[in-house]
Amino acid sequence: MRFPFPVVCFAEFTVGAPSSKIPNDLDAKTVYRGVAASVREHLIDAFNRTQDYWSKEDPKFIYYLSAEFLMGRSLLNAVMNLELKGVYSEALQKLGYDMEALVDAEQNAALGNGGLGRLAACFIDSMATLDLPGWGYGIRYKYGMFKQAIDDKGYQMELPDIWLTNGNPWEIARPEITYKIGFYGTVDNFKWSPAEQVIAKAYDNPIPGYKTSTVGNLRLWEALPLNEFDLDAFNRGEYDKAVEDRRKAEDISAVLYPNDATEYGKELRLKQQFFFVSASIQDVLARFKEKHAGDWGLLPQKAIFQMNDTHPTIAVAELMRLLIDQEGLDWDTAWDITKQTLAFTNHTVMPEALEKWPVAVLGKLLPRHLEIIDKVDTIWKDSLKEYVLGQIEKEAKAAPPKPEKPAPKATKEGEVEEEEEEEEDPVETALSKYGIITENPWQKDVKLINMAFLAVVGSKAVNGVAAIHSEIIKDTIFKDFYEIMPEKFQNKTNGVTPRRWLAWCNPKLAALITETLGTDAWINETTLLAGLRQYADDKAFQAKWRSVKHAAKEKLSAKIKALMGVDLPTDPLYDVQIKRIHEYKRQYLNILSLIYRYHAIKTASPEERAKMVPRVSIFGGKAASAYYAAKKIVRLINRVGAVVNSDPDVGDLLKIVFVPDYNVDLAEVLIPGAELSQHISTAGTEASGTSNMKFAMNGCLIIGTMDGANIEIAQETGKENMFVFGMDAKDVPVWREGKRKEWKDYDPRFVKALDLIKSGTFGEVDYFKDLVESVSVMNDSNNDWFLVAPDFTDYMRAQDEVDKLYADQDEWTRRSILYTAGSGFFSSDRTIDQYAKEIWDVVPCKQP
Ligand code: 9GP
Repeated sequence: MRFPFPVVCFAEFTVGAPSSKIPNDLDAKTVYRGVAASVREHLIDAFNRTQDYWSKEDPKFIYYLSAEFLMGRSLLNAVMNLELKGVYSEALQKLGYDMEALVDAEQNAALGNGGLGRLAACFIDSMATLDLPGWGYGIRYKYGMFKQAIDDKGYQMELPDIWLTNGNPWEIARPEITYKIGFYGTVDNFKWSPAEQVIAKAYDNPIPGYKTSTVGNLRLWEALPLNEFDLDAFNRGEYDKAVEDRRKAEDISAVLYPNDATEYGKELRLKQQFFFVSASIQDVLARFKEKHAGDWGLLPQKAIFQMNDTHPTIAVAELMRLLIDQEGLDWDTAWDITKQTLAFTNHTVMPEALEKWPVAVLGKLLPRHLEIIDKVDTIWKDSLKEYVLGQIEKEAKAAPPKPEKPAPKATKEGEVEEEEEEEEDPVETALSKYGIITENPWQKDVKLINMAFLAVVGSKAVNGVAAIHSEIIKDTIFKDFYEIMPEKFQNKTNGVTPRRWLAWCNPKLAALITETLGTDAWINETTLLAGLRQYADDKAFQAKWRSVKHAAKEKLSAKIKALMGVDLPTDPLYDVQIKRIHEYKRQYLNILSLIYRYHAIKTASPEERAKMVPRVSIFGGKAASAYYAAKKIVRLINRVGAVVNSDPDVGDLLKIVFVPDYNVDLAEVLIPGAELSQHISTAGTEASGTSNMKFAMNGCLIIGTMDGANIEIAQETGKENMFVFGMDAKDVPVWREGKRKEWKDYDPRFVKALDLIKSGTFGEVDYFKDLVESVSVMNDSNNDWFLVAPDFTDYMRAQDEVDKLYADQDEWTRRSILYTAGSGFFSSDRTIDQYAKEIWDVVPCKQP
């Protein structure tokens, strides 16, 4: 039998071969590379078979367009999904190597920022597992999400993530698959002559499904220059110019989210977006043409592009351009096809993530696309004129006419008669709210393109990512659009892959679940986890559950020791908040409560101390490099941690650690080891959250607001089992618009915590001054926008409940079991199945 083993380092090796052929003193990185190369062979075989089969069968495909794919590591996932872990582990063991150590030798593929990118990674795992013909499309960034280091003063430092230095065994370079991508230039009579062109080169990343022969694909694009080297310039002594094209092209796929504070940075972001969208659509159209030359009406039956957030929404204009300018379709036919072939997911209501490109920037970079967007906007608004007029008439009838400013009247022709010459055309005014191209409210004369609106108009479906979020977008950012086309709007509550996020990252818990349920079918059928409910009260089962959870805490504690040199006791409650650092996610609320906890410990009598529940508080997350408030929060957490952890009065009652460089592989240790996790965003701000689902799957209790997917997690696991606190989403705007101004009921504990910062207990009084003020002065300048102060008291109440419950380990464990039992709904398999049936109309296609 030929053993599936390293083809590169250990090409000769077969089972039973003398071990002398393989050096047993190789370092973990070298062995990892060998093993990865071998696993890759399996993947490529299965990948080729799947893709050939799909090509032959020609089913409808889903193309998931995303600027981010936060894949994490691949080795363990690949051997587990391919069901080869046993055979590899055994062989490695014989040679004196440990699979676990190899897993740690792999670089993280961090081509994403947070939940959005990880969601995309979970989705392509589920697509493959469900045998759905589908590919992800994105950018092969040379440098992934920055690496975060914390200096000894607690500052976040950003270092480049150089992840490709030693090659990437999980990708297949496809030099034969390239497309030209144009930028700038002029348009003459609808014909675009780009002034600059780059090449997009494909890299395929096979995505193995679990318990299936299907291996899907993530195709990532690298930007290369059209002209490698300008020899003339070089010979003239203009050395920089000789390589200028290369540098400009390479910038495009260099970094995820270049800083867009400068004009160049802004343009570069748009360039990236267009680059990957154009390459992906050209790629799909090229394959389609090979099979169905000329039959463009068939495209919506063969392809659907899902636009993941606004980053890929230039796809609306690019598909139109390719169909019209390249394939010669007329506008109406192209528009019909475009609208049926695109779908859009919104992932946030945060204004900074709802991209709006200045017309001048987009027009300079993509002049033909600006023309198309302009025409889409005009036709779209024209199509609404009658509706708007009807609305105006309805309102005029309903409201008593105001003598000094009469309501506009409609003539027979459907035009609006103006009462006064200088008065604005009410129809135009009413139409402006639907405009894809809009005025910039802060800069007169600067027009903006609202990419989300473009996507809504140009798609067959628009969805939010949790039930509450999908309702909020219908009431707020897309309200006017929803009223006109309610049928377009859907909800698809996010999910996470139960393979990586439970079965593979928490093998002991997985084994206990399998043993208890008598099957491992739950790994694909997560609703079977509900079978654990009947054991929730079983004391013997509880004991087993606790011991598995404790082992995960030990593993986490050892990881932190290895990373940071900090010794963490394993008996206290492990409380974890890991996510991007953002004011709306309110890490600030958490650290303020911990500051008060510290004060309470310091001032407690011995009797009071004896009753206190020891806690280890762990934070992790990156602050965007130009987000100063977030960086201050990171620093505050680190400063507080430094003081608390070194205070002999505190002992094991409280430890606070900030784990630097939070990423997927750390999450795989942090989540199983957590007992309490914090999802405490201001209600109405977190679209969904996905780590909340991962924690729930791993039996971790949640303290949280009624926001995002917390609400559905509470429904599935029992609201009474969650530590719910804080203002409701519907009350938040009321508070912001009115009550905030009179509000003075600061909790004395909150005031104390702020006083400790102000008085220099954690140093850097001046540095933290504006952070303190941001939650302590209520005035008209939007202070405390995220309601840290008004939610504090209820948060502290919920924290008291946490402590009380933790003292009752049986009840805590019962709830922990109920979390896992209730988490079945949050599998990305369920989410993807819904997308496939309710939006994509794509069905499984599995090789017989
Ligand atoms: O902030 C949302 C997060 O709540 C959600 O879970 C995730 C996946 O849907 O998307 C995040 N959004 C973004 O990162 C930017 O829109």
